[in-house]
Amino acid sequence: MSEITFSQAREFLDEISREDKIAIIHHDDGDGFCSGILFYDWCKNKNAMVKEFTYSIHKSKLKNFDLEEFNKVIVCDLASGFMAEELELIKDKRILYLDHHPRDVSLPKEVLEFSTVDNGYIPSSRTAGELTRIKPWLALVGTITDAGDLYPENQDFISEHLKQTRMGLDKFKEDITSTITNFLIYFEGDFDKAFEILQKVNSIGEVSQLKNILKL
Ligand SMILES: [Mn+2]
Repeated sequence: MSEITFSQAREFLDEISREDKIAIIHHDDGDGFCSGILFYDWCKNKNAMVKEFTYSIHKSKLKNFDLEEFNKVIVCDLASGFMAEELELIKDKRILYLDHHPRDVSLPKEVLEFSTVDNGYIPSSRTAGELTRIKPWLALVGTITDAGDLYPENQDFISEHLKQTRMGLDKFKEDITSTITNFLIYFEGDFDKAFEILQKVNSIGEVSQLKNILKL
């Protein structure tokens, strides 16, 4: 693997253009979806062609994803232990790998790896939010679904972001985070649909519309 810094990850993102075809491969939990959506939006804003793939550990295999047409891949919230061998298959593409899980296995040297594990417990959505500055409320949702609020290193991030929502942590968890968690459980059999719907939610206010889908 070749380890990169926050600003190098940002450079990779800045260089994305309309020439690029990008696959976003993200974990199937709240943190994975929220970070995946932030990178998806980033690529869309850069006019790149972009497609997302939800990766379920122990179920998904990269060889079953149709990745042929993509020249770049962004992988988020998937631990290296599960991904190292998998990434060998696609190491001819430019891969930005972002993760916060312990780095127990080395990735192929071609992969650009930005890991936050040495900074404590930093959910991928927080990192995606800090890199993209898109949908800060969604970065907050992902951070909290991943229990980021239990770690003091996220305290400043969480309180700054909560301020913008004008909600306290308990209310945010009750109204927003739990809705999105329930939404992902409801769509467990159809993650493509879940991504499609969640990606179109543009504000905290719109999260309550997800409750209509769930008939809550
Ligand atoms: Mn995850």
